[in-house]
Amino acid sequence: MPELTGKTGLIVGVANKRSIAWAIAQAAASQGARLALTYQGERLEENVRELAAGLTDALVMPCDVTDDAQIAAVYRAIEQEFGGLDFLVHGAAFAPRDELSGPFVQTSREGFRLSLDISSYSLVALSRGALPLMERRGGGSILTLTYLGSERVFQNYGVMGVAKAALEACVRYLAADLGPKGIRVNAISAGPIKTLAASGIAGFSTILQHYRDKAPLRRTVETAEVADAAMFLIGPGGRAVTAEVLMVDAGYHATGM
Ligand code: NAD
Ligand code: 0WE
Repeated sequence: MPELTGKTGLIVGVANKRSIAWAIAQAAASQGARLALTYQGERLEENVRELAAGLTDALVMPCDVTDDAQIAAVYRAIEQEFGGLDFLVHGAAFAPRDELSGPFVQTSREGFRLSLDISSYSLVALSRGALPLMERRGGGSILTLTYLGSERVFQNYGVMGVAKAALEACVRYLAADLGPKGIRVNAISAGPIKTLAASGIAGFSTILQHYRDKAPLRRTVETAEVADAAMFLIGPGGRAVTAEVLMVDAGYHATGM
């Protein structure tokens, strides 16, 4: 029997078919999970509805993660339709474009606030909403997506690196809080992938080539490979793993010179 049969999941962060969150949604669906997908704003609604149409019985709802009312509405709908929740995948990240291109020291107060609100705090807010629904199932699994820019300085990653450092710390604090309830909290730190978020980054092709040249596996990673690692962390194989940041980057993180 597929590993997520009878399980329900909420996936936040699908923008289009190249999204890492979409690869995870497809993998979870293929393992038998029933899913709720959210989209950020009407601009992305059509995309996400089309993708979700290829899944069985998926729930599709708007959710701007800066809006507590939208988060509450998502969990009300999930309670009504699913009666509980087994896993949450968080793949939302944003920093204003000019904050990423300028020197880090020029980061504005508002740019910093918004970047950490969307990219870090939203994991806490979404986890809190998921808590009663997961408790009802006797536990659950929460997964977010991060990048090595949390630990090392990458040109043009700037405030996003700070947001990812906060996100990874949130993973550890949430894991400590929710562990006694049987809820695990983990992150995957993925290597660079050409998604919508990446297409807004100047010189992304150069970054990809650097990974191909330097990573131990001499290649980059694909969204389906991140999804396979996600299935491990969400599914029964990961049942003793929590508060972990799993590197899925072809080994790049281990390189020096
Ligand atoms: P993506 O653009 O497909 O996904 C980013 C998502 O964030 C989009 O769906 C967007 O709608 C959502 N988002 C932004 N602001 C939001 C808001 N206010 N409310 C709700 N959603 C919001 O790109 P992706 O590369 O699949 O990114 C997914 C995650 O993976 C991000 O956390 C990103 O930092 C992380 N990541 C990406 C890479 C990469 O190279 N692509 C590498 C490591 C980690
Ligand atoms: O987390 C990210 C990027 C997230 C992101 C992207 C954008 C572009 C458009 C957040 N906010 C915005 N705002 C926009 O206006 N990644 C992990 C991808 C990424 O970005 C880099 C990378 C990698 C990898 C920037 C520099 C170096 C490497």
